[in-house]
Amino acid sequence: MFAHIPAYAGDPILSLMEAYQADSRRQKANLSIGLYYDDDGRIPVLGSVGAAVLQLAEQHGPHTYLPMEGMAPYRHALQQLVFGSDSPALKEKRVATIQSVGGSGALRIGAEFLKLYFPGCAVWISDPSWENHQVLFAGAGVAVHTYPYYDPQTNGLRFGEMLATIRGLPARSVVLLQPSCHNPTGIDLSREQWAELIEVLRQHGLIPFLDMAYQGFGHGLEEDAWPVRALVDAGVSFLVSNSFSKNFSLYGERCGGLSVVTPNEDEANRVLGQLKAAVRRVYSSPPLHGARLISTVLCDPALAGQWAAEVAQMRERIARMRRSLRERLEASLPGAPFDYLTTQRGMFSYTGLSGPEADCLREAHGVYVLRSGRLCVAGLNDTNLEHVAHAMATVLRARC
Ligand code: KET
Repeated sequence: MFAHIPAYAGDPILSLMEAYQADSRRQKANLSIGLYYDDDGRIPVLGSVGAAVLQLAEQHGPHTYLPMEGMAPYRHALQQLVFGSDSPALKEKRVATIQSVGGSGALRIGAEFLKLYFPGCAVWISDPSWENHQVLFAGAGVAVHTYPYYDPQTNGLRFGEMLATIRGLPARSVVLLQPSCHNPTGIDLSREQWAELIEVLRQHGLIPFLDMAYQGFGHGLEEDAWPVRALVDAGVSFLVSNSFSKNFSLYGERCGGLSVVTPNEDEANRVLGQLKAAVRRVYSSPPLHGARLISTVLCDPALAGQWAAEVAQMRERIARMRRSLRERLEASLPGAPFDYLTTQRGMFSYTGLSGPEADCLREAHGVYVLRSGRLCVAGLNDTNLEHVAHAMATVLRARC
């Protein structure tokens, strides 16, 4: 019956995670998938989340279904975090928000919604982008194209070309953007560039779709969401997906959200209804446990403060690892440019390592980075840093 089913080639990110777990070498480092490890090389359970776990265990509530749109206090807290507590769009009740199955689920439901109500639309993603953006949109039947983004020559942004491409798109094209901590390059637009881009998006009637998976890992919880607020201020209608996988260290609980900003409450209500319909079509209703944990943290001012401090700690540790890796590599290979490590932001750095060089890092040294050359800085710690720097220097030296 299933003889015609082809083998799955595997996912470029998740298959490396599997290979890492199967690797029996003692000295190995997982810098492939976007996972934050602490100083001891463990995936942390945040103190704020641990306190919520205990509270929930005491309450021992029933495991009932959530509504299609998710848990009300979770959605409310999520909106405050993404849009800011004084957001005019929230005050005017013109944002439709659903709880989603991670950031991925938000992207997929957003894609389903766009495909149905903007049938011929195509989405434009950055070159390069998170590998799964293409897969998620194409899977929903939305055509995917790219706009110029990263310049390997300067290790900077091709902003002029990016803007020119976006300016040339037909109205109602979807433009996927990452507000901060761009995956995979770690290079973000400046506020001035955002202002210019937003003006183009507005004038040309394009549909921005912001994907925010790393809020708090760049400059701060508020700062990283600045582009979301700038779009609201510009009076643009748009979508924003957000993920709590990384900033709550709750990867497996699959918590995120999809918000659609509309011009008025009536439109927001109708959009919300159609998002609920899309959820019912795809998976009926979202999972309960993670939403309980996150709303317990965010709805308690003391726990919310503790969580924000924990996010700041993770952000600062990533920045420290960036500086340390840069220092070590500069000492090993004087004159080679490693400043990108400290100018890029968020979990990832784009190292310029080729596919075969990434293979060599993995096979010869047990250092796992993506074949695109993306390195997850959040997987470094004081114990594995020396080994990773030595391995990278060895591979880079062989190049010259
Ligand atoms: N958007 C972006 C930009 C992103 O990097 C990820 C995950 C997601 C959405 C999905 O978030 P989630 O809440 O897990 O559904 N990226 C990492 C993990 C992965 O590939 O699944 C990564 O790039 O390593």
